[in-house]
Amino acid sequence: MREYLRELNFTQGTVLQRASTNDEYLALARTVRHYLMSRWMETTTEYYRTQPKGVAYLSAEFLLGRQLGNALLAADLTDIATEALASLGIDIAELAEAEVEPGLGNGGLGRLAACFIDSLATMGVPAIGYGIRYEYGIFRQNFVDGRQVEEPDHWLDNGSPWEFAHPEHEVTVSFGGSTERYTDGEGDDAVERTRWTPGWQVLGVPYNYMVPGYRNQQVNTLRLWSARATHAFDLKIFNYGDYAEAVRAQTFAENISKVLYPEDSTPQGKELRLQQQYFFVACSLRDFIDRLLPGGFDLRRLPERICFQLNDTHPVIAIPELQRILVDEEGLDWDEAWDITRRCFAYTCHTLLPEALEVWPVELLGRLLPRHLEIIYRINDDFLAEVRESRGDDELLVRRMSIIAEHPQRAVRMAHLATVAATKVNGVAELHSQLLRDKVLADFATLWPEKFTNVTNGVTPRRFVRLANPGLSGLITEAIGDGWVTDLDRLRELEPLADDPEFRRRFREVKSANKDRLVELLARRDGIDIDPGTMLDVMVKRLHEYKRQTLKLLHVITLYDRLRSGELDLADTVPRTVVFGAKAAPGYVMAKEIIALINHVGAVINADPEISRVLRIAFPANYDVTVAETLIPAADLSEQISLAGKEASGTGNMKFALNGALTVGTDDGANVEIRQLVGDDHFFLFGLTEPEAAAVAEGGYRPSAYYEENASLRRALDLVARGEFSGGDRSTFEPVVSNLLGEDRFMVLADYQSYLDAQERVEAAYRDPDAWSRSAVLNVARTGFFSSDRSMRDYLDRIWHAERLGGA
Ligand code: 26Q
Repeated sequence: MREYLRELNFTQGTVLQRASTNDEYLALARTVRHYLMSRWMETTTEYYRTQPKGVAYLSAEFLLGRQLGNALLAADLTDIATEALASLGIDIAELAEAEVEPGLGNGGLGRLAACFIDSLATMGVPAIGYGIRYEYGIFRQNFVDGRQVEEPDHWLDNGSPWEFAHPEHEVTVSFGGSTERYTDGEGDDAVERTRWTPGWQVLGVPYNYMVPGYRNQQVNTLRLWSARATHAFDLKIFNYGDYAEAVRAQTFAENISKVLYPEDSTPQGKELRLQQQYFFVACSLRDFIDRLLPGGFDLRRLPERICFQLNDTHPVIAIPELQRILVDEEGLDWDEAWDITRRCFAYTCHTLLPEALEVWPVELLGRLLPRHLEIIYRINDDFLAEVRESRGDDELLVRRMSIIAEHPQRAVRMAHLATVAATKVNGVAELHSQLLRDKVLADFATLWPEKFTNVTNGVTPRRFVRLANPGLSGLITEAIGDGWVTDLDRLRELEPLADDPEFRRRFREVKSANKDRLVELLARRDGIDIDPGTMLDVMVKRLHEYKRQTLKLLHVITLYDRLRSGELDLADTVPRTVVFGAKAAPGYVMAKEIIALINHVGAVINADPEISRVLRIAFPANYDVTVAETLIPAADLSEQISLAGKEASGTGNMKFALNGALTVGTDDGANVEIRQLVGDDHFFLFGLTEPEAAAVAEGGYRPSAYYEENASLRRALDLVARGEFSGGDRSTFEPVVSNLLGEDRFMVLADYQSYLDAQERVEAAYRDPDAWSRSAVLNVARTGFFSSDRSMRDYLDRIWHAERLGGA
């Protein structure tokens, strides 16, 4: 309390009576930060002292979510702070609302990185996260006439109390220019070397963020890089007297960390994006080598000290960068350097969609990073020689496996580069890893079977259960103690309680209170009115055709149609609120049309005085981590309905199950493992399996056949086509309808009937609250496996072999 007032008066420069909510928030944030500071320094010093093997998690995205609640929780200061502020007449919950979440990620991949660094800190693993401090995070989504409109997310407007800038530790990063051969030394000692003369440079300034472990005295670091113009660069121009040009050069450099690219599955091959990737990777390697290793460290021993984990291909340019450092700067010979480089990297793949695999045109890469392109060519030559040696002169195979694609243009396949170099390649769920081995990277898996492994994703129980769901957390802790927060397998101890009517009643009470919280949030934030007495059916994730938001929508339209025609009895229908949350990549036209369609269908259904008593759509704009934290604990039903074989893992699915929602889902990604764990009786499975879907595609899929044969599907699509949801205009949603009827790449129509059947089972099950809540409790009890702590143990055992200090 004294600390808090001091911060308010002396740092924030205000007094209690006149402090704004933002002042109050900043003062409390700084108080917690101060409290964690000495632990942070101790953790760092301990790493320097003991020099253990550690992990550097390289990720272009860290979708952190709000920091205050998590920091208070980790430091065990929540109660003290709440009471102290209450005695000053301040509501801590209100104050926490002032924090703008750092949205430095698109979705699953970025949030996964945030969960992983939380787990690493909690488990006392020497680890550092490296990424980019985007000035603008993921765009803010608004709806205008139901259509998505993007606004910039200037999350730093009010300053961030969680970051520590270290301009004195700036790193110089080079781009462009040319390379030349030269002879180093004389006579017998003479060696041929390559010199890279860059065309331009920028500076990277590190910003450190605390990553507090849960009540274990450990505080790890997340280091995000911000781009600045070099001093030399602007000075030189300045001396020519061109002030405006100097400033322009500065903005040019600073563009590199300006904005997060909002595509999450169809990368656009933009030059600035490649600049971002090399920028943060070059800064991070330099930082690790120069600042985290002791002076004079022999880089031949680098693999003993670090594993660089590559979060998808975005940081893969780190591979030629390390090889360049070892060969050009340290003077190691190529083969020795390559052996070291390979042992320092491991690669995680997050996709199965061919269009999501990153490729960089050789022309672009060579212009921006000429030396790296040469290195990539040499890596490829050596690799293809190895392929020919072991598999004979199979030129088709060689062309398939090459790091360089020849068509439609010469380009570097980053996933191939990563796979060739890495010690380990992992997928993010069992099915996904299997499909990587069997399909996407099959040739590589044949060559190096032992390279391929699986680590099923996980989510942090601290943020997504303990913080987001205090009611459920209290109930669990009362029943089995609080050990589950860092040992989520202990949720198993709840299993017998699923048969205890009193426990189930209290579980339902918690769910209902969570729904009340959500109702309050949606009313306040979006002016959306929903009934907490209804089944809450939730589909939240990025908008993508493979995730099949349209399948959910066709179900809703069918319900609407049947209710309207009297085929379904209003009085005998389980009332539902269908909640959507989804951002579309700004350039993804079809995704944006689907958003508009959802909103238009919602407008019609919600305006119907009769039907809206039992069916409503709520689509709050700008779904983010903060919304997720209130929405997920309130959900009854979790929608995980991607076409089998397309969703690598999913992590929202895990968050819902852990918060006691039942899943309706396909046999895809981690759904497979969720269903195995909770049991078929507590999971609503539907749809084609991956082999079935592959067979249908193989045989020539004809979506219109399903339309012709299924009357209710026909009626639903006809409603859209005839303009029922667009004021009679048939052209508005014609592209969505004709895409489904003509191509339907993700087989929405093929799975429609099966999905409807599953939803009937859902409805039947929901009519029996006792049986439903029994299943819900079993979902909680049986999904402890999906803690990101377990994921980290798997990475440690299968990939990193790093040490653990202290920790939980
Ligand atoms: C790449 C290059 C240029 C511009 C953008 C990108 C880019 C950015 C983000 C490409 C992909 C992403 C994000 C992918 C992602 O979030 N994948 C999801 O990862 C989750 C965590 O493993 C999985 O659970 C999901 O199944 C997967 O879709």
